[in-house]
Amino acid sequence: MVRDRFDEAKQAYEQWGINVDEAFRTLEKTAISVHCWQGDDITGFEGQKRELSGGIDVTGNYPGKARTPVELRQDLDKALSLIPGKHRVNLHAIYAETNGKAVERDELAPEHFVNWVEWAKERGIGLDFNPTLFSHEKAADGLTLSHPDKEIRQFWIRHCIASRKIGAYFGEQLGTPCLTNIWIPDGYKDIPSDRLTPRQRLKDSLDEIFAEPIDEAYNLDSVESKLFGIGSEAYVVGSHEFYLGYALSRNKMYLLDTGHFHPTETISNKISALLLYFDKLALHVSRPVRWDSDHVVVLDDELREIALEIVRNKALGRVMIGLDFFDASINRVAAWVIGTRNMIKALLYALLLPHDYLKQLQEEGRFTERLVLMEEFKTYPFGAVWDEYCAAMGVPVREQWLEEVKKYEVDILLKR
Ligand code: RNT
Ligand code: ZN
Repeated sequence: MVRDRFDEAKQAYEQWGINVDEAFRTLEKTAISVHCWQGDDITGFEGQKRELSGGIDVTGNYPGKARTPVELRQDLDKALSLIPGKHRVNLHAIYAETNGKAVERDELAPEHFVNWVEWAKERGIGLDFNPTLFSHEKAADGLTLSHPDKEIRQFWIRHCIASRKIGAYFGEQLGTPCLTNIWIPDGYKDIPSDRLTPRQRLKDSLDEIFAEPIDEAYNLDSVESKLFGIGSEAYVVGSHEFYLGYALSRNKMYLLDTGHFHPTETISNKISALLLYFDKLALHVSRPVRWDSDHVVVLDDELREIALEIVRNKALGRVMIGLDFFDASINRVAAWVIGTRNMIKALLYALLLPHDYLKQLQEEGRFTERLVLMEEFKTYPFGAVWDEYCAAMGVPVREQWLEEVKKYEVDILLKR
């Protein structure tokens, strides 16, 4: 059934010179970085239990959240088995395994991630990394790398350097460079009397962090901007302009999070501009609902537009696509599967458009035809192609995967 519908669909695309098999091959090679923190509401495994802070929030209390590294990896395995293709996993420093020992964040080292590396090796997947500059006493007043207190800044600088070394260890062990992304919560609730000084300090702290040479074959660095957070509504030190300037001038990667801009501002419109000046960029694909709410990614217009911008500009090899959402009100394994399948779906959609022709129409000012085609392609038999891709990659077709998650919930999650 899937096959028949696919054969017919393929013909419809072939009439436009679109090579569906090639689209499959391209998609298969595209790894999405799946964030581990959807699995446990960004709790992590530090011996001493710390409250989530940093102006981000996870709501909901769906049963069955992962409590240990073994459970989290088991849940990730389940999710990855339902997602077509081979992907990457993105870790935070708080997911270190320290054998019950309290290890301060500035003392974290590769040895605390050996189990993750073994796990990734067995599966042939890459790992990405993030220093954790929140949920910690030294971040309690909402400032880290821009803190007025030098001791506090130094602590976080050491943590970031340690994190880059862990990233390099991942890259070296797994044969694929690790993206180590720095995001900090720093900002003020109310109108600052000085916006420059904290930014100056952040710039200096970052320079110290990156002064430590690390082989780019193993570790790539990115910096993530933000507009506001809970408790930093008036001012965020690491704003868009701050990091754009920083990354460009320091030859670092810039990371755009879809939830970190004004509600009507879209990152899809920024990708082409950045591609002109950066060799590579990084994304945190999320879904802001009225604010940076980090809802599970759905196949909406903006997701498609992001995928289109990457694909039509032939930038699949230059844009590192990561996910960043956390919803504790639904089954967490399902959340991963929904969001990741949607990201892949959007890329497949983008791979099945006659981009050269559409570009030509625009160049020739034929805007009626441009709009007609872009609209008509929305209802081309895309679903049949997607179903075939899932079948060919050996994962459940359509909503069949939900049965597996439901079974997993009964057998595993509800017993926790
Ligand atoms: C927060 C940033 C950041 C975090 C993760 C947990 O607003 O988006 O990327 O979500 O690091
Ligand atoms: Zn993010």
